[in-house]
Order: sequence, then C-alpha cells, then structure tokens
Amino acid sequence: MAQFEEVSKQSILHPKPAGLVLHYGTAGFRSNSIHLDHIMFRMGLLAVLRSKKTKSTIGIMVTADVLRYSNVCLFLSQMKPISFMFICFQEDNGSYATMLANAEQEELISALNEIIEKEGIDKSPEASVFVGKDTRSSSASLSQAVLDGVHALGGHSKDYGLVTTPQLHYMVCCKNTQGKYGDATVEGYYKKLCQAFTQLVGNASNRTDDQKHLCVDGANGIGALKLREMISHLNKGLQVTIFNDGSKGKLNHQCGADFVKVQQKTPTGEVNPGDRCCSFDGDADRIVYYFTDSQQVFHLLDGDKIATLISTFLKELLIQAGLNLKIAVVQTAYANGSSTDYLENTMNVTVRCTKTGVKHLHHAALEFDVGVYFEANGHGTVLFSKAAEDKIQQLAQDSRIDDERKRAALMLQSTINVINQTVGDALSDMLLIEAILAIKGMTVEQWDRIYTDLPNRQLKVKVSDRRVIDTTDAERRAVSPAGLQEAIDQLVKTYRKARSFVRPSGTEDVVRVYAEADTQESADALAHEVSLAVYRLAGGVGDEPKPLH
Ligand code: 16G
Ligand code: MG
Repeated sequence: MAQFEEVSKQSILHPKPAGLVLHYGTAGFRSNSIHLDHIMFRMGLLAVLRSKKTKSTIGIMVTADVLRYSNVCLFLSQMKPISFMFICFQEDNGSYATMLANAEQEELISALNEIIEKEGIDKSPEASVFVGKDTRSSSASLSQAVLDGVHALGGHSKDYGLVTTPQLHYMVCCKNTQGKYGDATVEGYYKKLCQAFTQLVGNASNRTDDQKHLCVDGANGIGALKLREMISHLNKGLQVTIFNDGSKGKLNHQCGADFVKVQQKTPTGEVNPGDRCCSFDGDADRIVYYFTDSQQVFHLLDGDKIATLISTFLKELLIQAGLNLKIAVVQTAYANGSSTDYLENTMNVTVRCTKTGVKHLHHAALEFDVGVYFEANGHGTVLFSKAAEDKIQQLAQDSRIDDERKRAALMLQSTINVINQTVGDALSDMLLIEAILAIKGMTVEQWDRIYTDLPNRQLKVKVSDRRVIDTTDAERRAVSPAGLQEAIDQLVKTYRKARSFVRPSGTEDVVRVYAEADTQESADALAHEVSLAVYRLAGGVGDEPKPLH
C-alpha cells in the first residue's frame, strides 16, 4: 500500500532509539523529550487509525506539567455522552499506543497492520486530527513529529499551535458535535466562557474592586499566555494580576499548582496578606487557590475545597429551581477526610471514590445528573447529563414559573456554559469559582472556613519494582505485597482520626504514601512509619526513609 511506503520513508526521519521501551502511563507517555520524537510520530499514525475507526476528530496534545518531561496524550471528546479517553481505542488502556511506541523500526508496518486487523478498521473514511502544544522549547519539534505522522498516513490535521490542554479538548468536542458545544476556535472558547461568566456575575450585588481582584500564578506556562488573551473578553468583570507569566522564570520552577499543593506554600512572587490567589499548572488543566492571613499563615484551598464550593452552589440552585436531579462529588483516596465527611454528613451529597487519574473520575461522574469531580491536586470539572441539561433549559424557558425558580434556572444555564465539560480546565474553573464567590458575597477566608482540613503528609519511597504493590478499593487498600496492608492497619490504629494508603505512582518510579491524622506531627509520623513498612516489605532501595522531625 502506497501509504505504508510513505510511513516507512517518514519513520526513518523519526527513528526509535533501539531497545528503548516506554509505557503509556496514567495520562500518556512521559519521558525526557529527547526520547519522544518517534513516539510523537507514531501517535500521529495511531490518531489517524482511531479517527478512521470512530469517524470523528482526535486530539493530540503535546504537553507536560512536570519540568523536563514531555507527555503526549490522545483523546476524543464528544458531547453526550462525553467520551473522554486518554487511551487510544475504547478499552485497550493504551496497549496499542505502547505496542506502536515500542515496535522496532522494521516492525512498525506490521504493528500498524495488526491494529487495523484487530479493530477491523475501514481505511476509506477521511481522518482528522487536531494538534496543540504547550510553551516548552521541545514542544515545537515534537508537535511537528505528530503532524508528520498524521500526514504520512494520509490524515488531515489542524494545528492549533500554542493552546492549553483543555482548550484543545474543547476544540475537539466542538468539532465532534458539529458546533453544538461551541465554535472550534480560541476566540469561540473565550466568547462562550466569558459571556457565561458575565451573565453569572450579573447576579452578584455591589461587587467592589477588591472583590474583583485576583492574583494568578501562571506557572510560567501556557495558562498565563491564554489568561492574558481571555481577560479582554471579560469587560473588567475580573481584575487579574498575573505573576509567573513566563516572561522570565522557568516553567513550574518554584511556582505552579503542584508546587503550591505539595510544598504547602506560596509560589515565587509578591503575595500580600489577604490577597485571593490561585495557581495554574504548566498546561492549565489544574488549579488551586490560597491566601496568607494577617499572621502570615498560608491557607490552601485545593481541589477538595473547590469541589465543596461548587457542589454546594449547584445543590442550592437545584433546590431553588425545584429540580430533582441527582448530584454527586467524585474524589480519589487523596481527598482530605474532612472534605468527604463534610460532603456526606453536612451537605448530604453522594460521594464516590475512584482510582487516581482524571479518566477514572470523569467516567464515574458521567453516572450522575450532575457529577462534580476533583482530585485534591486541582484537576476537575462538572459534568451535566443530557437529561439534566434539557430539564434546566426547559425550566429556563418556562414562562409560568416564579422569579426565584427562573433566576435559579438561568443561573444553572450560565453555569453549564462557563464550565468546560470536556476536561478539568484552570481558566474555566477559575471563572466559575470567581462567579460563585461573587454571587455568594463570600471572601476566600469564609470559603476556607467551610471545613478544616485534617493535617496530612505525602511521601515517596523508592523500591526496586513498584509493580509489587497492587491495590484495591480505589487504591485505598494494598493487596500485595503480603503483610503490607496489615502493617498499615496496625500503624493507623495508633493515631487519632488517622488514615493512610500507599500506591505505585503512574508517572514516576516511586511508591506514594499518604497519611492524615489529627495533628501535623501525627500525620508526619504516620507517613514516615508507613514509608518504612513499604521500604521493608516492598523491596526499598537506597537509604531507609528518615523521620521528618
Ligand atoms: C497524572 C494525571 C493526574 C494524576 C497524576 C497522578 C491526568 C490528566 N493526569 O498527572 O490526574 O493525579 O497523574 O500521578 O490524568 P501519580 O500516579 O504519579 O501519583
Ligand atoms: Mg496538567
């Protein structure tokens, strides 16, 4: 086949380092960018096959939110049901991607043929692939490699250039819904979100300039660039000071959502006591909020606090609108115990726990009329079922209902539009949070006081093979190696309000340990003791973990 000759020819220009083996992790391939050129080319090929199979547009985002590493993810975003997958074919969990990525040069064509046969792919439909990239210097050549792969196999491409990961998801969704979700342009994205934001904050009374002011740490990444573009569409509805905007500092260096969440401190830059601040991550699909109080104490409002704010707001609106829709919050094992307790016992909201990784939360959220999902690290969004959207729309247009119900229905409608339902989105989440705070007339301090986080600690342990750790119950219990869970159970019993779990990282060669307890000292001590148990029972390497204090 002529097309395969082209692939063979082109693949020589994107050679695979012989013997290099990479695996498709939690959210794509991760490796040093010098090892990824051939992967990008091959993911371009795979995207063409997937596009032919699904007869829809596929997105490929070249990004990373961890310094030095590059990551490629493939996804298909559709409207209802939103089919969102970082994996390549429905349920293969990235195995085709792994097979293609690791095929030696001379095996590439037979690997392609194997996928075509197994999936019964009809070669005749046209293939369409959208490509985006972040601001790192390696992204330009890597995204070119993706485009080369798409073209080598005869696919059509649209190169969006510099966009955030969620913006590319939005474009793909717009395309696959024939424009129903919105206009598949960056301009269309800003217009949709900003119009909805303006409508929402129209419900807030007497907002002062102080209340409109927000400091945003752009992690020296793409989010800063795109936020600057978006501001002009906000008609001064938000007064944003952007710092770590990429003009001098390095991506994610001493800044960004991960730094703030893990280090539990403010990023580089001037943050004044009382300022409402938020940090994006490197590709702007995560957000966390924070402030320092007058005593210089740092307060973090992470994904759990965000989920609580949003779900409370939505639940109140649903009640006011008189709509009987099932709302739930989806979390992972990392959710702070206080947040789960507050949601279940004070808010009476259903809470689900899934494995770590956006795709797991996203799928679980699809089961509800309104599914609010957030990882503690700030990845998250809200999904509305088709039935829920229809009911809200009907109510908003119903002329017989009273003013209070009407207002609630209209606010729900704007809320749906300000949210990027395709994936967690720092820009969209930020607009929603700002609108909720404005409507409720709530300060960041008041939001923080809704519940108090249990002190917690996360640690990493190096082991010779992290796959010896196998977990169950949404990663909350270890089933192997033998004796580890029993050891954790015993340790947890010696502390108050304690909880701990371990899981192999999907992105780094480490085992992660999480512990929470009634005091920071106890959380630290428990995390350390559990780390020792992992080190001893799961083949720790290097020095034994040392106590934190
Ligand atoms: C990836 C996931 C994120 C998860 C993290 C866990 C996506 C888009 N990203 O960054 O959701 O929290 O991995 O990393 O799915 P870990 O497995 O190393 O703890
Ligand atoms: Mg990210």
